[in-house]
Amino acid sequence: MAKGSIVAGCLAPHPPHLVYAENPEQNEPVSEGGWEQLRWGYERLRESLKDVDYDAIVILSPHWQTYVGTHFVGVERCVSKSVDPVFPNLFRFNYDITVDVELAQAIHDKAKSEGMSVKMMENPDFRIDYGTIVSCHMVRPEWDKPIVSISSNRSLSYYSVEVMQEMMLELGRSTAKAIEESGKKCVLIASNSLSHRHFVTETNPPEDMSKEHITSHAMHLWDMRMIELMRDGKSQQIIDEMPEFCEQAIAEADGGALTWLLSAMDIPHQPATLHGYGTIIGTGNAIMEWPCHEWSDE
Ligand code: 2X7
Ligand code: FE2
Repeated sequence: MAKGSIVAGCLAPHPPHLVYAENPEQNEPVSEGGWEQLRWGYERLRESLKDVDYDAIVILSPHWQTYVGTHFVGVERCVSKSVDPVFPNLFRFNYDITVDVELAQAIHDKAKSEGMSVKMMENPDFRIDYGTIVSCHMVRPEWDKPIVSISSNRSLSYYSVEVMQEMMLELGRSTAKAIEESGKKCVLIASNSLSHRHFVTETNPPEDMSKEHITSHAMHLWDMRMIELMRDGKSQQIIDEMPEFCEQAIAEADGGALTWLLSAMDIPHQPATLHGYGTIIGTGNAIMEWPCHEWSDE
């Protein structure tokens, strides 16, 4: 069997506003658009992945929070309605998701063998979190690829950003090894915003773009710094600066997704492509792609 591989890594943020603005048939609320810079960024990412051959999407979302270990969805078909707890006016999405349980189990087993605390989530009534749904929808609205859904272990809240990073570095290595042994080709998604300080009131209508901007200059500077590091291939520096980034920018990378992704790609020195940047209720969001399928095996 040929070795499996990660064909692309993506930073793909999940504010429900993006799906609301797209008006897909699965979502009940109806909008007049909005957040176009980000939605055009997703268009560019989809175009870039159009001819890339892959079997599954592997995603880690900070909105599936687990406090004892990392969990993996272990139910083959998940059908339900996801309602955003903070924005039920924007996101009430009917989903029908196929899960690659075999690959999820393989990543689980590999992480376990490396000493991590892990669990397969086998409750058939489990509801998939909106972060996973929004990022997957924006990357692949056809919903024709099975996914592997990985929880965010809140080791930062329980311990520290350093503990979170150690665990996510191991989870990334285990993910890459399990994918290689599976023979499958995968797109990996870190589902998170960058700076995460947001406004506490909503405009009317929510898609009024005359009110949308970053919450502060300091948040803007952090977002630009992280984007430049990604574009320059300075992955190790991102990991080194993660404690300050999480603390000062209240970054959503605190859920571990970005560290996990960089580790799975072996802390790449190759540059990432910026497909788009924009703010959503004041938070900073970048759509980035590491086109691993173009890299040689050196
Ligand atoms: O989950 C989110 C987010 N990360 C950023 C902005 C707005 C809503 O939801
Ligand atoms: Fe979020």
